[in-house]
Amino acid sequence: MAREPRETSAVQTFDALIVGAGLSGLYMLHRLRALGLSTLVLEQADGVGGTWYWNRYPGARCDIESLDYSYSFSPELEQEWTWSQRYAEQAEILEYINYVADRFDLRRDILFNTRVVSAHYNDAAAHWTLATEAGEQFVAKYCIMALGCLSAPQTPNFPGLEQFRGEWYQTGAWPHHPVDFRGKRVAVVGTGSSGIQSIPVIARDAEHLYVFQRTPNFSVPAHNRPADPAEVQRVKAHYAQHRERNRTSHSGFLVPRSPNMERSALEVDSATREQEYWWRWNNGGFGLTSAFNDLYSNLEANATAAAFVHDRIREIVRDPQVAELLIPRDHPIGTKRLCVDTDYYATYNRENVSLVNVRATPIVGITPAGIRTTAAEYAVDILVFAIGFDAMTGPLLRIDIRGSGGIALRDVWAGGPRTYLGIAIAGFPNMFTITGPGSPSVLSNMIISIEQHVEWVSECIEYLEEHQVRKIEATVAAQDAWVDRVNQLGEETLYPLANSWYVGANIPGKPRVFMPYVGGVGTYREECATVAEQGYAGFALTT
Ligand code: FAD
Ligand code: N01
Repeated sequence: MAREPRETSAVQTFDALIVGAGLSGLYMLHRLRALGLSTLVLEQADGVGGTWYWNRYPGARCDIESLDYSYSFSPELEQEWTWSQRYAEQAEILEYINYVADRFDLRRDILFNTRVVSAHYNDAAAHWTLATEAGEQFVAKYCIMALGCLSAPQTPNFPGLEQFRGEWYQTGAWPHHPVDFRGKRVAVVGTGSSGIQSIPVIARDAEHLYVFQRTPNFSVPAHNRPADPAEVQRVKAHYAQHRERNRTSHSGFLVPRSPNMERSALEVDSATREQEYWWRWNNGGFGLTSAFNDLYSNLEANATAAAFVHDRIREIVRDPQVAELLIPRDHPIGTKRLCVDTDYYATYNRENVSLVNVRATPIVGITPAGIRTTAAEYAVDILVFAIGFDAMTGPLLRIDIRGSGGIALRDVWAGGPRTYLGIAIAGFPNMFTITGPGSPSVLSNMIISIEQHVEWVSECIEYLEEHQVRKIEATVAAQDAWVDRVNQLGEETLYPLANSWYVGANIPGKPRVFMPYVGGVGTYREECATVAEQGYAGFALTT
């Protein structure tokens, strides 16, 4: 919502501007303040939290255990905060982020209700000018885009939505008021992580729930539970070592280890495979796809894990026809972010839940009374759209970003995103992207990736200030080599086979590019550190 311009029309100048007050922007502010830089955060919401501010839908919670999905930069904070559950729910994560904002006195340098609509680089002055929807302008030498990878929700554009007589909501921009599903007929459109988390919770209250599924997804049980005090104590006693293991791991968190992880799924007999998959399934969470070392690179190996989950779906869901509809067959398991659920498949055993296959009978539009498919009309009181995001590039491209000589990012990225390290873009000096495309970001425990980027960027800025560097810019050659490396790593895996948001397949017309770096957060961290140790190799520095 646009805010009235503040009284002063003068352009305000800072050393650094950060866009976004989620986990990335808050930590970035903390680090730049410590360098003594005048820093302002611009945030479109009226509060901190980013993802955890916006996604308040029923059932929203993290899919990485809370002991790992939390900041590691402050040992005091780590000891002070105690999570109530293995996987905390949205409200508790938001409370934590608010606690962090207060504890480090961050709010005084955040301007809320402030949506940035353009960011233009001025070559002569070597600074960025950011303009807001309300018409204000802010200038700074450094511009840090902490916009998040999943902060541009897809707006539902089903024909007829404007005439719908009931209420409608989207998971990625959930209202702050409680939504009462009791006694209501509800439709959920979409079965990605957001749909899969919300469906079991909505089903408990709704008179009837219709789930509109176009593509089934793989989901594994979370086995969520209250936090175990003994485990919390064990982790807190050695938190520094625990975090260090996360930082150097492949995905930013540790999965249960077994000797089979060093083997191919095809090297062992089927009984061993079953045993391994069962152990991981019963443990809950992402561990399943780490059972063997080739599940992400060998289709045949991957099929053994997929078949294991297919069997679980057939076992849990009583109606065989519904079970078959819920079985994902169009992509290798793990090549879309695995969903981590509580009672998802079992929800389809409820009398008040119906699965509608909109692959077979697509949604034609919304009527005043509900949803019409090519086969039928479903009368409902509430529509919930869990239809995902314009991921990774969307938040950046929704801003008119112009670099050196006025070049537009929208033009430069017309064929897909190109970055150096996922942190910088050739032609856009002194601009940094936290968890940008070309970095591990969405394939990891994101808070680990966020902290690594924020620390790398703040150390870079410290270096630039100490060496009186006016301008830092990724070279085209370094960027090209990085893009090739990211592509090559991706091609060695099964990821590109899925029509996922990792490749932009969920947005019509978006160039198909596998966007994240798949080499692992530990390896990536070393690559970034080497660049810095070599005096920012691959960047041109101008004094
Ligand atoms: P965000 O939290 O997205 O914050 C970006 C901020 O920038 C937002 O507040 C937004 O309002 C603001 N912004 C964007 N554009 C503008 C603009 N033009 N002007 C002003 N402000 C702007 N990751 C995990 O690792 N584990 C999880 O369990 C997990 N769960 C998730 C659950 C959901 C429902 C979703 C959607 C994502 C989840 N993620 C998870 C990914 C999650 O996005 C990251 O873990 C993390 O919260 C991102 O933090 P961020 O600060 O980088 O981005
Ligand atoms: O979005 P999605 P999401 N008609 O893109 C369907 C993170 N996250 O918000 O596959 C009918 O995955 C679409 O169908 P299809 C996590 O990284 C984490 O659920 O395009 N259906 C799909 O089923 C996650 O990956 C958690 O055929 C339509 C669904 O909508 C990412 O955010 C929780 C449609 C979108 O699924 C995104 O998840 C939530 C249409 N016109 C999110 N358009 C945790 O668990 C789209 N769909 C921590």
